[in-house]
Amino acid sequence: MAKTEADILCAPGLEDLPPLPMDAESLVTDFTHHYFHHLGRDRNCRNVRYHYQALAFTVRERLIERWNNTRYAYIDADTKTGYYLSLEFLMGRALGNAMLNLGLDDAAHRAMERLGIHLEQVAGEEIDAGLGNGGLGRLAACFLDSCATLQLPVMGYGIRYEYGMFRQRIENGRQVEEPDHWLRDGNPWEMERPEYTQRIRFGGRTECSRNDDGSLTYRWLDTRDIQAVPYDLPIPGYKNGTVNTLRLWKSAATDVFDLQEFNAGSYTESVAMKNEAENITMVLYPNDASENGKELRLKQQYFLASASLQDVLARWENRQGEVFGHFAERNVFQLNDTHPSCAVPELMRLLMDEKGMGWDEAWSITTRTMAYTNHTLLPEALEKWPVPLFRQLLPRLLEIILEINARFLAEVSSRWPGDNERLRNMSIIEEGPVPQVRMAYLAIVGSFSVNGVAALHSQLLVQGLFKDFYELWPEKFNNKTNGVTPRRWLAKCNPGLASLIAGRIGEGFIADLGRISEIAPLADDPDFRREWHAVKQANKERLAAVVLDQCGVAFNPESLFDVQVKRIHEYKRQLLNVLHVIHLYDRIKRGDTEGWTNLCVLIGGKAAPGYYMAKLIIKLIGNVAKVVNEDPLVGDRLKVAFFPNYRVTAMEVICPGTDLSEQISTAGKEASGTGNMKFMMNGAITIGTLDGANIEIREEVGDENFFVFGLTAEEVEHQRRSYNPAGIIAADPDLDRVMQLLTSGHFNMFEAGLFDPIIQAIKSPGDPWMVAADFRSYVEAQKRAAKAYLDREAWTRMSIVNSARSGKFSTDRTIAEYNREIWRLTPVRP
Ligand code: 4GP
Repeated sequence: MAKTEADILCAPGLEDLPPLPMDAESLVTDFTHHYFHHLGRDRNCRNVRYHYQALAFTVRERLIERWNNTRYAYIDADTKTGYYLSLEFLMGRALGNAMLNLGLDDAAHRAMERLGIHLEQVAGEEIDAGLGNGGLGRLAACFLDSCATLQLPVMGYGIRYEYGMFRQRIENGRQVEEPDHWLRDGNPWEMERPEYTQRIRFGGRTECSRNDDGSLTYRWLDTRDIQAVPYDLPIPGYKNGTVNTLRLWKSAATDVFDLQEFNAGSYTESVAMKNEAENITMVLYPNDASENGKELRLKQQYFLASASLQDVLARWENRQGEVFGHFAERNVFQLNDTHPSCAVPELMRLLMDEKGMGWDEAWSITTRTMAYTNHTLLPEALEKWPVPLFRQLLPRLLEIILEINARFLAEVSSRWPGDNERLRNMSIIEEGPVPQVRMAYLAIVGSFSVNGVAALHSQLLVQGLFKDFYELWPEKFNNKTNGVTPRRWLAKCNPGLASLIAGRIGEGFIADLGRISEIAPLADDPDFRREWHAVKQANKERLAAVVLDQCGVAFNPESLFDVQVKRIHEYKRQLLNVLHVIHLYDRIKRGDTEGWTNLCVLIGGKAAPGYYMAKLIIKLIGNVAKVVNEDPLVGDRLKVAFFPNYRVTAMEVICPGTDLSEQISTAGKEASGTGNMKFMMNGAITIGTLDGANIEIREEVGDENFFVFGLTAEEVEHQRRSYNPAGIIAADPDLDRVMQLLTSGHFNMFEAGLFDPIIQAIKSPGDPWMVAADFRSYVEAQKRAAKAYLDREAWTRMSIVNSARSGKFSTDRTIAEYNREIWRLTPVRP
């Protein structure tokens, strides 16, 4: 029989062309091809955007080869696969990362040079993929990089938001949010895969009928369906031929749906329905570590869970047929916080209602494939959804959740008979005027593993928030201390430092960060210190130029660069930082400047649009900066700037140029922090509380290379009961003067009372963040840092030690632990 065209195309071998060459000349050839023939530009076009696109396509082709090979290798190896389910992936730019991981950096530089094009400028054209809020989303991005580098068969699943994290503009010191239409010019990195579209249901009602054999069949009827269309992004490993996949879902109206309405003669309504469907993935919710009670958000969560699970099941059936006996041994889902935890009841639904499985079998599969990571202890961040909303939007899912809960509570009461209080506390359904579904409890009950993201955080989880569950299932709970990828956060963002290190110990540390400890002995080598200092100075100059451009403030690179960049949140205590700035200003004004260290304070971060206090804190930073920077008496002694629109790409310039890393949250509130790790890796020294991963950073570098201060988590809880900020202020003349300056309106001359809410908060015995409590010890720690900076040799030594001890904080280590203790995947070489 003659082969059809499809057979010929699909036969192995046809694509076995020689791999695309990686030399500069070939890049020039491919670049010009894309520029003139693919993008249709001509020699009169001087728009850098097209240079970027042509280069992106040139690199993308080289990714695609490896991408396909990786996919074939996974199919051949036929091993267990992991899925990272996350509502957020804060990817940043892709071009530089892809060039680094493909080993194309040098060739691309030379190719662009030959064409008279400035590579940095071209790379600067790319808009960040800002599909996340902060730590949780960036962690997911670092995880993908490490999974690919470790050659683990892991696929990311997320949402293709039309609008990512808002752009922040500062207008008269206030945050103004602007939409981030990052896809406007197209996205050369994504590949639409309409052939894998899934159907997602909402609304309707359920019906139950009894079968001849007595079993029950549930049906979910009269639903309003929408489509989930996947877009794939390549995730290259570091110089290893592996390219994994991040699959992002976009919502779209179903054709059937439109047609029905259209036939009914309501064309405009049909278009409106289409809009409604497309709205689901329109925008990322801009709230970090705080609650989101919106219906659309629940739709997004279910949409992601359902589309991803259906996709996995379809692939399974395609390869294994409708036999699910080994499904749990061959698939594992990591839930990035509770956001995707609809996956628990949804997998139950799919296995029972669509695949005809009984409850016990479905439950056994579900609870052997789901694992849950918690990212915050803040109670307001624990997701709850009103039962009525669930009933209206996802009636079948609610039925399943109620059944999960009934069976779970039966287990609890057989373990603790008659303990009704415990039953109430542990129930997945919270009682009250409007009962709520507690998503964290659903995730715990449905998972075989529950982890926190730093040692302290995991410990506080089992002692507090999840205590009852820990008593029931201690074996489920574990810790996985976060990390960051050394590819983006050292090799790419700090080429100067990376090449200095590589010159001494080779390049091995980039894929095996533990080896960076080999530079530790060089901290005693004056030549190495000199070179290290020179790299740091160059990075500070680069940062100073950006600060001047973005903030209009001149930072002198000889000064100590003191930086706090992260989401603006009361628990992160940017306010404490500002109080210290005001204190320094007060000292200058009083002439108390003996042995002074010149200081440049940089603060950046976005506030959730509805978070009043966080936005007011931004305004306070701006106002204080204005007063300080304009006072001729202050001069170079103190400069303050607020960095607008803080994002991944900004951090790539900021962390290499930082001397002092501010990690000053109220102890017990920051689950881990990951910015702290980026700074450390790049040779900044931390000033921090004993919170989150700070504790582990300090353990690695030793007390003498870390400026620790403040109450411990235990002390915070203890002293909270008798907290008396008025007494603390009265007893501390420095703090008292700072409060007087604030109260006098010195920083808000023309806006009387503007900062009253902040002043009240600091003075309130109920201040959950206990800012006043840590003021004194913070000021003392700052003094130690300022003094240490005056001894350049000693400071550089500390800086080297910090980098040298950052090995633990690579996500390669984190992911290796996830894999060893939770996922159990086998690496596959393409
Ligand atoms: C963040 C935590 O606040 C941060 O400490 C941690 O490093 C990060 O997750 C990654 O684990 N949480 C969130 C959130 O971003 O939305 O809960």
